[in-house]
Amino acid sequence: MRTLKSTPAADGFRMPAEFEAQAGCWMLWPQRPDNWRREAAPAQAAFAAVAAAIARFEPVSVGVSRARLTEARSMLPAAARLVVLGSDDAWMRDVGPTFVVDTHGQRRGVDWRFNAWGGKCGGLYSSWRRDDRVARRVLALEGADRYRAPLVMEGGAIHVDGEGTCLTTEECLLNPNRNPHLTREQVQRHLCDYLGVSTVIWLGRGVYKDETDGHIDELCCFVRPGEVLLTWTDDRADPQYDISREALERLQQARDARGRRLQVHKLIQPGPLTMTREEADGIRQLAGSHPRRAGDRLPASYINFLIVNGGLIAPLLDPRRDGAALATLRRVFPDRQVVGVPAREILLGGGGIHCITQQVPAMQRC
Ligand code: KQY
Repeated sequence: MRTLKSTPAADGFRMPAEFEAQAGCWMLWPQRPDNWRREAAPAQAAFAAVAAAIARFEPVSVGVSRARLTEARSMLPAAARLVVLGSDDAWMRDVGPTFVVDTHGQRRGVDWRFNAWGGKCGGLYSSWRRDDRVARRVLALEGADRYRAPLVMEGGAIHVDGEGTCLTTEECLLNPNRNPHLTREQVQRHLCDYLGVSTVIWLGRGVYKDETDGHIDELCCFVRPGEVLLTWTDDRADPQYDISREALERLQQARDARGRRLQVHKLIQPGPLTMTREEADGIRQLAGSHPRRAGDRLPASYINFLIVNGGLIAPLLDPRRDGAALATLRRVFPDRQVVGVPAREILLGGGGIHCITQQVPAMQRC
C-alpha cells in the first residue's frame, strides 16, 4: 500500500454510489461496555445478524480484536471472513476508508482524519487512536493505495450519487468540532477533490438528537441519480418535523451535478423511540464516555440501511412502523430484495446498519 500525495479527483478517481456494483463489505466487532449494554452481548447478536444478511448477497469481512476472535467466530456466519483488527469501537462506516475507483480497473481508498465525532468538543470517547488507524489497516489488507485526506470527517457524513453529486449536512461538516480552521468553500473543495464530485448539496441539520452532529446517513440518501429518500414525520409537534421540512425545501431547490432537479421520496420515521431504564442500566457508565440515560431520545431512522448487490439490508426498529417503511423501500428499490434485520441494539449505541458497514465497490473498466 502506497500513501499518495495527490488527490483522487486529480488522478481520475471517484467514489461510486452505494447502488453501484460492490466487491464486498467490511464491519467491526462491538465490545465496548460503556457503549453497548450487557458487555455488548445483544449488540454482538445484532451485528452477527447484519453480517449474515449481507453474506446472502456478497462477501463480508469483520475486523475483530485478537482477544475476541473466538467469541466473534462462534457468533458470526461461517461465510464471514474474520481479520484481527484493533479499534476503539465498531463504526466501520466512520473509521473505515471511503473507496474510490477509476475507469481502468483500479481501486484506492480515502483515509479521513477521525476525532470520535467532535474531539475534545463533544466527541463520544476520549481516545480514538485505534479507530484512526482502521482505514489504513483495511486498505493494506485490500492492497489498495491510500489518500490521507486533510479533513476531519466520517463516512456517515456523506452520500454520493456516483455522477458527481455529494449530499452532506452543515451541522456536521461545518461544525467547529471538526475543521474549525476551514471555511465552507474549503471543506467543499476537499469533498470535490477526495470524492471526485463537482457539486455538493448542503442540507442543514441532521436527525434530531443524532450524537454524530447530524450525519447525512440518518437523514437522507440517494436511491439512484436524481432521486433521494428523506426521513419524514407528519407530526408538527415533533422536533424532527422542522428538520425534515427544511431539508425537503433545500432538496427541492437543489440541482445535481448533471443539472437535474431531485425527486424526493419520504420515508416515515420510527417512533419517536427512547432508551428504557433497563437498557440504560445495562451500560457501564465510565468517565470520559458518552452518557446514556433512560428516556434519552434515540436518533432512529430507516434511512440508515445498507445497499448490497441485488439487496438492501433495512433496520427493523418499531413494530408500528416497520411494515410501512419496508413497503416504501420495496417501492423505491423494486429490483432489490429488501431484508429487514432487527437494529434496536445498534441504535442504542448511537447508529444503525449503515453506520456499522462500509462497502467495497467493484473495480470498473469502461
Ligand atoms: O451515523 C453513523 N455513521 C455512526 C454513528 C456512530 C455513533 C457513535 N456512538
